[in-house]
Amino acid sequence: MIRVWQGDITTLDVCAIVNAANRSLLGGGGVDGAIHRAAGPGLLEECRGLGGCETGRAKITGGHGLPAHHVIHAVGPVWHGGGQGEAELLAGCYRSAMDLAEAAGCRTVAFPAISTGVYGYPATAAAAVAVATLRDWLAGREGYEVTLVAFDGATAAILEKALEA
Ligand code: AR6
Repeated sequence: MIRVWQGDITTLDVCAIVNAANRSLLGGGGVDGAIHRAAGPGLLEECRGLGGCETGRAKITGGHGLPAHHVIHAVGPVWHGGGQGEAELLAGCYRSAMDLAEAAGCRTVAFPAISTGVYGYPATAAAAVAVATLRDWLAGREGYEVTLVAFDGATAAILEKALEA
């Protein structure tokens, strides 16, 4: 099951929240900054041991001070116009994150709109990739609750529309 929820992902009491990170995995602005602030310094300390992460992939840590038990740090692509494999890299983030969630025994997972902030990926195109990739991954699996988190109303409307398609 996939649902849309509007608000701050750091407040969600789910098994895993996904972070829209960069390849260093050492924090940044946007949702990454919000997650590190809410989790506390233990998260950065754990991230230092991960050795970064490739674009289109993800790595998992504990949730530290967050209500969520785990943080899955996914590195989305920077938007360069769509001709540089951005859609496949973004899909890779969603697939890798769900694979890690499954391996950790998580059935409740929340995603921000990866790459659609600082990285400039158009929100409508990103929502279509997110929904299609998650539907593929969830096909034949039972009991998962995936939340697509919109920080603002415009993103919520875009995600709702992608789910209706
Ligand atoms: N809860 C949910 N969504 C949020 C929150 C929040 N607390 N804060 C922002 N968003 P962005 P990116 C939304 O820029 O484009 C960082 O510096 C935001 O409105 O956070 O993947 C990293 O370190 C937007 O819809 O991530 C990287 O360097 C979405 O989250 C770089 O930014 C993603 O926006 C990654 O850029």
